[in-house]
Amino acid sequence: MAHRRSSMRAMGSVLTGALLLGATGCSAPLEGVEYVLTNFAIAGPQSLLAGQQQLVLRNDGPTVHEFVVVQGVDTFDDLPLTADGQLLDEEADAIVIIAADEFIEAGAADVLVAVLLPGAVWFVCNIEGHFLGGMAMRAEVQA
Ligand SMILES: [Cu+2]
Repeated sequence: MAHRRSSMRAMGSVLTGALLLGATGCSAPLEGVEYVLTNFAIAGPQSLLAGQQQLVLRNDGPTVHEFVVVQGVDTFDDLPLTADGQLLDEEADAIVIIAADEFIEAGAADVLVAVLLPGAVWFVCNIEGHFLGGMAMRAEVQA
């Protein structure tokens, strides 16, 4: 019960932050490392610094996208797949989900804070047809 209450409070503060950022989004650009999502690609810097990073996720596509930050594997072929082979297996032991934004509306932009470790990082939209359609991007996190 206590756990549920605290996670709901955490969710509330995230939503409040998103609303505040959205309200200022028209006049001031969102600050952070920007990644642009389209159908079906993710584009942005291929090199980031380790530590806490603020990622600006801009959905320029016509449909909802996700942005899952994954570490622990180097190459695309190392990414563990679900049994049907269509999606990244987010529960697999081989990977660590650093952060995730599971709903970026078409035409919208969100801010996601991620604490990155040195090494490879994968940015994935883990929606069927999107992940295998090209929405998996590798970047290198510099120590
Ligand atoms: Cu997508």
